[in-house]
Amino acid sequence: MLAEPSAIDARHVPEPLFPAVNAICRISAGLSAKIAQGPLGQSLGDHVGGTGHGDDQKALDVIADEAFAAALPGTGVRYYASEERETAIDIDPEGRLALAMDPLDGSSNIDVNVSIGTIFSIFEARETAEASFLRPGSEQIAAGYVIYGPHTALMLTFGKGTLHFVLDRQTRRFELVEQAVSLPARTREFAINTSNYSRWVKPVRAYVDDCLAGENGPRQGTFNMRWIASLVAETHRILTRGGIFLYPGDERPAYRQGRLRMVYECAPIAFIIEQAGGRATDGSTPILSKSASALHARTPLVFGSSNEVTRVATYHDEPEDEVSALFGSRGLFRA
Ligand code: AFP
Repeated sequence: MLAEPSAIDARHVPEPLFPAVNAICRISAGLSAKIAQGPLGQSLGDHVGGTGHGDDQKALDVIADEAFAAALPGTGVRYYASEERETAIDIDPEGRLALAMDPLDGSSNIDVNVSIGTIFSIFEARETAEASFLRPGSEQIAAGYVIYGPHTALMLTFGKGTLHFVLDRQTRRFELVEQAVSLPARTREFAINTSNYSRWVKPVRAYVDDCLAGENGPRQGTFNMRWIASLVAETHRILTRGGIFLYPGDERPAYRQGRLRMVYECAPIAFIIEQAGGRATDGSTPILSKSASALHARTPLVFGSSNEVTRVATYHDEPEDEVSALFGSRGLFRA
């Protein structure tokens, strides 16, 4: 039987990782075709349940998770962790890799035809699943995301820069379009869910206040704002033209540590962003220096153009009382 054609050129992938990365690409190409069918195909946005850790599950969340899991045997993966599963599962006992995924991120956008994605992170497997995933993000050996948008793209890093691929729908193969993605250090565009303004920690409120203060404010210029509520779509825009993304902790009990998950959302996005010359923190501490305390642990996330991410960290350096006293509607660090 002829071998199935690869979904990505093996020349771009370190050999030990190729079977797993190729499987991820192959399943993603299939998901892209399914998503592109929209309502003509099976209903993908129906609510079908919930994860054990507070997230709604849509039909496509489960379809994607099951499709990726089914494709992993024989690809060198020992443990598979997923946003859709309470615990990691064993795949190949002889496998050398630990794969963590958000199989379908942004599922609240499925029914409104907005870009959604798959996010993944790969570590070298250790003796247990817990030891394999609950470790500093800097120990990742690969990370990537697929964005199912007007065209389907893949951003991928192995620690030597960020590579950009686009799916050729005829061949169902991801083709390299950029060897070394690089995002600008400066930006005048921020992305945050402003409806949470009253709940944010003070340094974030002060930073956004300053961005909104315009020409006569401390930033001496205007900013643009975006919020797509799809992490991969925000990330792709920022990698393409710069920008800063913030999902801070807030006063809601479930969101004290923000909404996004360290292992299969924040750590892989941080790896991809930093390999493209950007920065990623929890507001002040680099994401890649942090370890998740549990598989579904959340963390505040600030990433994008390095100058702005660094600026947000300076706002966090001020003691809480000084932030409220000094910032108010005026900031302490003013250009
Ligand atoms: P869903 O998968 O529930 O749509 O959540 C998407 C997400 O995890 C991430 O992709 C977005 O950046 C963020 O949540 C949007 O959060 P808000 O809905 O609170 O703005």
